[in-house]
Amino acid sequence: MSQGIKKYTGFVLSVGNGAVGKTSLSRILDQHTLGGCSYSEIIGSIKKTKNLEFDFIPIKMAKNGTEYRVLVQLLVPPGQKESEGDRSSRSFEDIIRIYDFYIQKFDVILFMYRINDPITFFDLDQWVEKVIRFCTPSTNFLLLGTHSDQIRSRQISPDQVEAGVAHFNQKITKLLPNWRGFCHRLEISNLTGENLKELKMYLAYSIIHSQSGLSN
Ligand SMILES: Nc1nc2c(ncn2[C@@H]2O[C@H](COP(=O)(O)OP(=O)(O)OP(=O)(O)O)[C@@H](O)[C@H]2O)c(=O)[nH]1
Ligand SMILES: [Mg+2]
Repeated sequence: MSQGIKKYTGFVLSVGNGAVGKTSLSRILDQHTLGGCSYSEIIGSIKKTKNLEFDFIPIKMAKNGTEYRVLVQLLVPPGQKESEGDRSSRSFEDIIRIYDFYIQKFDVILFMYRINDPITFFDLDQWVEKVIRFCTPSTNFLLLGTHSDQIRSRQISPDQVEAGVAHFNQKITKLLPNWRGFCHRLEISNLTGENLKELKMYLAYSIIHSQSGLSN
């Protein structure tokens, strides 16, 4: 028997080095239908991010007779770091300074890397420190590998990712002593759409969890 509809609005931030696929993901999730097609046309035309981008993603989910409607507000900053010293376009830090008043606490942080580029994976450690001030004790985290369509050239093994999740759990607990959220991992392809439905479900669940004050 239906127990009605519950509505949530969640705030999600995706971070990670340049060209890991942050903007591609946000454009594709913005499409209403997912799966069974190639997104090469969409992702092929995407340019490097130079300003704060955002998209709205509506997600429907049913559980135990209740329908959940979750509206995700996804913010996508540049992947360029100030430490790279490229003054020809705005870095992540420039954007944070400009939009500080607008950026609030997030329900979910996506730490994005390319499964075939180790630097993007190991640099995630720096990204945790850059975003922790936008987190609360109930923020949830996801280590999100892209380019799963290029699995044959993968350079980060599933075991390394698992060790990364354990490291993040420790690091976040140290930085946010009352943290009661969770940190998981997932690999996707912005080209083939692999695991994007799973990602949507993860986002909806994480937002509901974060806002309901549920414990692990
Ligand atoms: N094969 C493949 N290509 C991808 C995937 N995701 C993104 N790309 C490509 O990688 C390029 C970089 O993607 P972007 O979405 O611009 O990366 P970004 O993280 O937003 O980069 P910045 O804006 O510089 O921070 C794009 O031109 C896409 O064509 C993926 O999962 N598979
Ligand atoms: Mg971008």
